[in-house]
Amino acid sequence: MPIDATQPYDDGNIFARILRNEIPSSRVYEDEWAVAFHDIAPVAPQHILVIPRGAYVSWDDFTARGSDAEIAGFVRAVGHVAREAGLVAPGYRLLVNIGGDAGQEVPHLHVHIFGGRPLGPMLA
Ligand code: IU
Repeated sequence: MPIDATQPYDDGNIFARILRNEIPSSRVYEDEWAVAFHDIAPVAPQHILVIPRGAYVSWDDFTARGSDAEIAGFVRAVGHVAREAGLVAPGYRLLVNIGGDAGQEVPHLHVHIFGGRPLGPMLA
């Protein structure tokens, strides 16, 4: 079920639990601002999720309430992860779903990194 991006943050959501190491994930990177791990159901040869350490439901919540340091640190981490995955030369795609119409399923902001094959045209 897609989430309502205006809902309050739920500290029991699956990515919050991954952040707290209550649930295992295959982490590829972590720093002060972000954690990155392989998507459990990849739709491309490389499909990595990058999430902020802070408690933000969505991109909207993050950009409204996040500090400049958190936003800068998180955006840099996304770039770093893609670079370290070797995706810059072949190219890659970033995607963020926000709320119901976009089909966001997990109520903790996550940026998808897709790569490892030609990705075709954008769907929307
Ligand atoms: P979305 O943007 O909220 O639609 O994407 C959620 C993603 O989280 C989706 O690609 C799932 O495969 C992925 N995921 C995961 O990696 N681990 C989990 O435990 C769960 C979802 I639940």
